[in-house]
Amino acid sequence: MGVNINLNNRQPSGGQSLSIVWIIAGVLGIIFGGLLIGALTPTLLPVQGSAESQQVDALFRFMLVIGGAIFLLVIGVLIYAAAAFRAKPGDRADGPPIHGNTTLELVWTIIPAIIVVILTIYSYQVWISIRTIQPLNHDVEVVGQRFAWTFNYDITPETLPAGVSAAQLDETVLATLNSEEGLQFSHPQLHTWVGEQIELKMRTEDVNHAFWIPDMRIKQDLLSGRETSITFTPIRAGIYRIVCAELCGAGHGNMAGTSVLIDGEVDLRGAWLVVHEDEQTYLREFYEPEAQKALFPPEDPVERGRQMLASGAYPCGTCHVLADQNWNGNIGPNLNNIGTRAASRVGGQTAEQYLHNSIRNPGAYLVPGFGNLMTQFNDESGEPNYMPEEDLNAIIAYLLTQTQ
Ligand code: HEC
Ligand SMILES: [Cu+2]
Repeated sequence: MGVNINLNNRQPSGGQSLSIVWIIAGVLGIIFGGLLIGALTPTLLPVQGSAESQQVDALFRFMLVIGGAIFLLVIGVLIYAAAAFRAKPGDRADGPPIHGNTTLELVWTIIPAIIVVILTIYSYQVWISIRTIQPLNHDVEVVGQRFAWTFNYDITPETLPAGVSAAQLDETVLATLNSEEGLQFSHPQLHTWVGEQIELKMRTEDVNHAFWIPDMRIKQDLLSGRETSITFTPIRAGIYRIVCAELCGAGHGNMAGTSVLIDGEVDLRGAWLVVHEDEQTYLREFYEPEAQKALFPPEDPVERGRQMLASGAYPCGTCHVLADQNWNGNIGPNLNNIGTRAASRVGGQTAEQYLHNSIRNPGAYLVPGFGNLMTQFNDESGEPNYMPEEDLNAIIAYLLTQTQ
């Protein structure tokens, strides 16, 4: 159709019009080329870790088939036109002014409009399907904070680990377990199991972040002052990287899972998704040991502080180095040996007072060479970055033992 435009004196330099055979060959080339591009896309994508990823990829592939075909058409016409309508030697005239081909304009308006309508309906269906929350799903609270993710798991009277009864619990633990807020434990990694739909309820303590697991094809913003959520159903066991996809400050790059080899063993750092084979494995290998720690907290404040920091309940590790916790953050000072130097940092402050102030009011005294970048941990529930006084005291007791 396009070749029927009246080009006056600009005939294809071959002189003859484009034969029907070439047009058919071109159309077939475009169709098969588009399909080939679609067929090759899975080689570029990460593994399909969730049921949703299959639907998302099918939609993506459909768009690439159409987009690939249009790409080949445009490039094909461009190359054809550059060759066929090239200027004859000595011809310095401008090309003929062409406008007003109604058929052509209708065709290039209607075809894209149809494609857009089809894509809208198809993507809307995929969206509805992947956002539908089934009853009785497994939910986990996700907290984004500069510069770490924390996952909070609920323990309820019905989900006590095997062999633990309410009678064995300490009074305060029991009261929290039965209270409206309930008892939770924190962990730096997200654990679930194959075939279970999981719902993530997300909030941020500070700026906006975006929670992204490429292998599950899920990505959701965390917005200040609002709770957002996302669901997915993993279909294969494994360990998958979690990433922050919203530039949130100096340590943004640390809000992603990394791993290091320690004595030949892979040690996961930061945020990862761990998908267990089944519910039994999840309970045995993850939930029950972690729930035990929360139900029977150590009496010794030093041990409590150590455990609290290891649980990822507070995001210190992405900013600080501390050998005892395997932290390797690079935003703040190295905390090795902090127990020795805390007493001599600020004249007139004991080591305890100094540590207390550096966490409750980090801007008041800046360690030489560092900016005012530390998160302020506040003592009132409801304030951002809430840290109860008991937690702070346990953390201080623990930091004071770090003397090398
Ligand atoms: C966003 C990054 C960040 C986070 C999160 C963070 N810190 Fe810091 N921290 C810093 C920076 C930067 C400094 C140096 C500036 C200052 O003194 O405030 C610092 C200083 C300190 C100091 C004083 C160190 C010294 O050598 O005197 C202590 C103690 C400390 N942080 C403990 C913690 C603890 C405990 C946590 C977790 C509860 C934590 N920080 C979380 C960035 C961070
Ligand atoms: Cu972030």
